[in-house]
Amino acid sequence: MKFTTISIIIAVVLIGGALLLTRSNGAANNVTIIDGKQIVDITAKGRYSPRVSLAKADVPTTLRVETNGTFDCTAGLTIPAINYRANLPPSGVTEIEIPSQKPGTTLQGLCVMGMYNFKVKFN
Ligand SMILES: [Cu+2]
Repeated sequence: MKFTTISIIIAVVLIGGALLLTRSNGAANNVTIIDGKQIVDITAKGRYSPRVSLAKADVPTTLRVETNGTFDCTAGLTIPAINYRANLPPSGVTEIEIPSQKPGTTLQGLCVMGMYNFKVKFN
């Protein structure tokens, strides 16, 4: 009985700590590299998520923007630095090719009105 209680307490502390850590460093697990190509996944619905993505510099990158019943203005996406502007479909995945970026570059994506945004930081 005592051992069970202690085990539960330890489990709660570990899980809580892990959750706090993932929250505090702010880095979402949405960047993958497959065959030397980097993929950054963003969802657009009511807002862009995650707000900040940490990506590798000097790697050709595909931004995959997923919409799922998105009828708000986040579907009107612009990425000024690469002259990108498009109306995303209400549901689907839109792939946007981004040339490799220099370390320290931050790309910003915005809704057409500039209310919502996301950033991809390259390092
Ligand atoms: Cu907007």
